[in-house]
Amino acid sequence: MKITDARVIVSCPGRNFVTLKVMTDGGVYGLGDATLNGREKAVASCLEDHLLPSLIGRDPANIEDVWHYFYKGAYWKRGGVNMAAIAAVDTALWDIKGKVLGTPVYNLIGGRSRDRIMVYAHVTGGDAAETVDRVHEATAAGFRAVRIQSGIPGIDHTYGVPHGRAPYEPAEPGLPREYFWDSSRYLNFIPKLFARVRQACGDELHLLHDVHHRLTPVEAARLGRELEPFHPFWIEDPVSGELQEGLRLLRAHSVVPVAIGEVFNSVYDYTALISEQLIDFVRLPPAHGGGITHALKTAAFASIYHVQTGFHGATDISPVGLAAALHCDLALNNFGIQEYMPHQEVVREVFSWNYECRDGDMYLSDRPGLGVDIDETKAKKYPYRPASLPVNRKTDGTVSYW
Ligand code: KDG
Ligand code: MG
Repeated sequence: MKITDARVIVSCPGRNFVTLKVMTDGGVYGLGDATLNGREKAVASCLEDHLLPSLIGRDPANIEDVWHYFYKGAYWKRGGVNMAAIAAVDTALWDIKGKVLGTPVYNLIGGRSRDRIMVYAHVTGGDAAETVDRVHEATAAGFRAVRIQSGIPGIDHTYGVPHGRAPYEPAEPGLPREYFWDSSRYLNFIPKLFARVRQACGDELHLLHDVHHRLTPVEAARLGRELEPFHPFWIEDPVSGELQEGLRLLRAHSVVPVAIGEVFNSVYDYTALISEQLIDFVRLPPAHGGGITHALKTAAFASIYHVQTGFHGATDISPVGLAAALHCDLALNNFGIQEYMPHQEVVREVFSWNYECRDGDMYLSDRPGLGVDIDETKAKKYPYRPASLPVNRKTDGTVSYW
């Protein structure tokens, strides 16, 4: 079997998605997600100009060899753009293999370790009272795990907290917007938010919270300590990922579980964090970390240290990328939890998929391959629209983390 052609489909049904379609002489094709929020065109060019010309003519069955050809063969290793492009190729090849063999991808990577995949829902409110109301809505819908985020008193716009019931979408049309951030207001508020939610919702519910990389190590340690009485399932990205030593300080002062890595792109970002047991969950999803092949290696390395997976699953990962994560979730022994934010309804016009969320769990059908398809004619109805993630400044104007 040979790869005969490959094309990149950039489409914006509600938000931008980059999808790779790899065709074979057997008539079977595979899909991969190449979406990198705010850098869509860079990944499309990496594929079109650099990877795809050497993909044509290869045997799609040799996934491991193709992966290493692109990873080791490129002098410039790793990097978000490069690893998202390699991920798309890898995922498309797993999709092809599943379709050729007539079996879902999870069967090719170990089979089912469980029947259902626990997901966490996003719960955001303008303030603590609204957040509590929305937690009640999520639990009524069957979710057993929720990520709680809220507007912060005294801060005009909090990253990731949409206005009203608008869909979660931190990338806004055009050039980056600038917002203000104040860590001391944030630190004063979040333990109170957790206290209110615990009091209103009891001890059983899993509570997660995303710090979005904003704290210094000692601030993160303070937050960890102050949240301990409310036993969070995890706090996410407490310090910026590039400051890995910061997690040692947090760990020395708190037993709050830590999840990190949605902005990582390879297992090498994790080697110290996992082997020193400074974290509890890896967030790097297949779509941003070299695809299913590399996600399995990262998860295997993590499993040795009792670190679990908690793959990133925001709506800027397309249904193709989410399906790739779900196949891994079903198969991996050290699966922990999966993030799930439903895509906007309009996304269904362009993509069809084989997963379904019921009562806080995700279920995958037995459709061969990934089980996701794209309608290229419909995709053309929604041309690419430039959009950017915001930049944060401290209240005195200094650029800060977000
Ligand atoms: O592109 C940025 C989003 O993926 C990010 O804001 C989502 O932090 C996020 C999360 O945990 O889902
Ligand atoms: Mg996050």
